[in-house]
Amino acid sequence: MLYDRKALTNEELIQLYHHLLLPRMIEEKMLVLLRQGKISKWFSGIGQEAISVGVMQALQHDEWVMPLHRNLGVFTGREMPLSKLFMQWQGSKDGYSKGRERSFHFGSAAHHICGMISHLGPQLSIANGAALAHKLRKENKVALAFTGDGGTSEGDFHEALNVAAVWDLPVIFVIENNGYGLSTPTNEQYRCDSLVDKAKGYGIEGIKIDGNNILTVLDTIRGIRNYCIENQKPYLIECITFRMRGHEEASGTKYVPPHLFDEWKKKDPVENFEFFLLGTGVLDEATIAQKKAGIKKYIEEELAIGFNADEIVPDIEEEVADVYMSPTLNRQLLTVDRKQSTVDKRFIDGIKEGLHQSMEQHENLILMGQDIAAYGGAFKITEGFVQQFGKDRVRNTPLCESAIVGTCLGLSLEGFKTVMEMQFGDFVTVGFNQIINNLAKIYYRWGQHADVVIRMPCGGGVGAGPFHSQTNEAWFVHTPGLKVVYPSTPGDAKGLLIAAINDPNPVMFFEHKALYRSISGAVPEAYYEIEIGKARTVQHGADITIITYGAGVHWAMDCALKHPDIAMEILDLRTLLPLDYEAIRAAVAATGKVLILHEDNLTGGIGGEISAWISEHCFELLDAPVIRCASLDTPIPFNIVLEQQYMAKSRLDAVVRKLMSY
Ligand SMILES: Cc1ncc(C[n+]2csc(CCOP(=O)(O)OP(=O)(O)O)c2C)c(N)n1
Repeated sequence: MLYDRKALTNEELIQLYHHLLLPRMIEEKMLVLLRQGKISKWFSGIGQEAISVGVMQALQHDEWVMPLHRNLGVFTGREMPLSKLFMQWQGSKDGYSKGRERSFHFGSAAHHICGMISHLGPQLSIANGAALAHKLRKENKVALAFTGDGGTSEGDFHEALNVAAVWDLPVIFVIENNGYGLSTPTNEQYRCDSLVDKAKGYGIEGIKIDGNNILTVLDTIRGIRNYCIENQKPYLIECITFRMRGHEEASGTKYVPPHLFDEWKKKDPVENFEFFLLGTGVLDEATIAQKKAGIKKYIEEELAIGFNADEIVPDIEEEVADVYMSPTLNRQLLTVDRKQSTVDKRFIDGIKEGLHQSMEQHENLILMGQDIAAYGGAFKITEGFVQQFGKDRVRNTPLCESAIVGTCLGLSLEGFKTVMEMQFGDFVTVGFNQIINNLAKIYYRWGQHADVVIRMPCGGGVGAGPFHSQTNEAWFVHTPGLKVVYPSTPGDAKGLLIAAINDPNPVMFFEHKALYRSISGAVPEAYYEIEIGKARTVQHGADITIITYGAGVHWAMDCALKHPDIAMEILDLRTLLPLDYEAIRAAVAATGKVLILHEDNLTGGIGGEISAWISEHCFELLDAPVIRCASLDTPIPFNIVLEQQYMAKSRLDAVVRKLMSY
């Protein structure tokens, strides 16, 4: 292997050798421990170390790195205490994830390392967000994300590179091409000659290098880092390497032709570098032996600390409490006198005002969405925003929902807030993984919050067919770590949106499109919050209780007007996660006859959950079975007559009568 030391001093070369040796020796020790049954499996990076190590030595300590499952060198490169790393791998409480995450699936904000989720590709666009933060603040920094050759086949790879290219982000994408994705060889993974050829397709620069040569990796990444900062552009690097062990320890390597191991053994990144250092006289055999003995001792000492860590004592309260970051409640915003100085506004204008005032309040708030800048968004909610707040903060996005959610998360790592507008809530499916697995779980997994609001224009009644009409809140209510808000009045929409933006946790904010321009109400002019998790009694009544939210509130009110002989207690939930159980109990107690109404289809809808809770906790208060009125268990049809039949609203009167006659 040819090494070009360029201007590196002997001292720097020796340091580099140390960094290269450390992950190798840790893994060799882990192999022994695995055979002794003392640790659980992990994904070996033996043979690929030069990439992680070279990358880490080329970056500044406060530049974000998004590693994957084979990147031990990333963690050792930031000099994380080894004992704590061992505790992490042991699943100890004092590791980096309180025993909640496996092997390398964790991060540490203090070390600017963002933990991966198993799905691989989502890491890439988080780097975009961190890079965007640097760009917006005009900092001379990059962010860097890793992917394997297998990961490049994921849509997330395409989306991340595309967004980075279109937005000129200083981000480095590193492909570790080690020949296999589990057992799949590269010729079954992609058709281009080299993965780096893909750079051209995104309009960015790329280079393919020998990933086993530590000096090549270091020098290339240093150069590319400068390029990205100076030119404010992304860069793709394909590092050619080989995985010397199985996909994970215990899975074997039967599918790899043995001659490949022989060939790549000759290219071993550690042994070759050692040979080079010996040949150039930078190190001699004795010093190398001494160095290895020193590292061995260090590993043994740290391992002893790691193995002595206390056993986890499961504590339900702590587990549940760690799902959400505690918001710092601003009492003043909650107690603003909302009766004073109100203006009658449409639902859409309440949302617009909440967003607008939030943009004025938070300089670090960024809006993202398709066509939200000059065009003003599909529903014109952000009309005029780009003129006032500028293109940096009101960002038109390419059609890359997954990458944009990831970018929002990356911005959050750097202290920004984001509101992303899904053009239609239906399109959330293509950003689903980032929401469900990254935004929702990150705080519980390693203590990093995701300060992101996703606006979800939703709902039917406008003859828009199956993909522009869904109200899919139930998908998210099932996911711990998210908050789900669903206002029904203009005043609530404003106050709840402001609260969602101030909340450090990820919030799914549902806005019923049919309410946008059809309803109006008093909207306080002040900047105020409606507390997330607090329901509202719309009206009191003694005959039956309707528990609902969103458009359902208006259906219930219309129904009450139509039936003046029935005294209806109506509860507007306003937030679906967390639910306001106290208010639900009080609403049940008011009548003993409960109807849960929602536009979402029946099976698996939130109505089932609330109904179950009522029968478990309020059984004695009931005078009738809890009844649900929901939409049909079909997709939402386009034809207006079919749609009316689909809608829960068309059955509400009948269900009310049924409950009354019980
Ligand atoms: C979305 C998704 N599909 C499948 C898997 C299962 N899986 C884990 S790693 C892996 C192979 C990844 O190959 P590559 O990206 O080349 O990285 P390598 O493991 O070779 O470092 C697969 C298929 C996964 N984790 N996520």
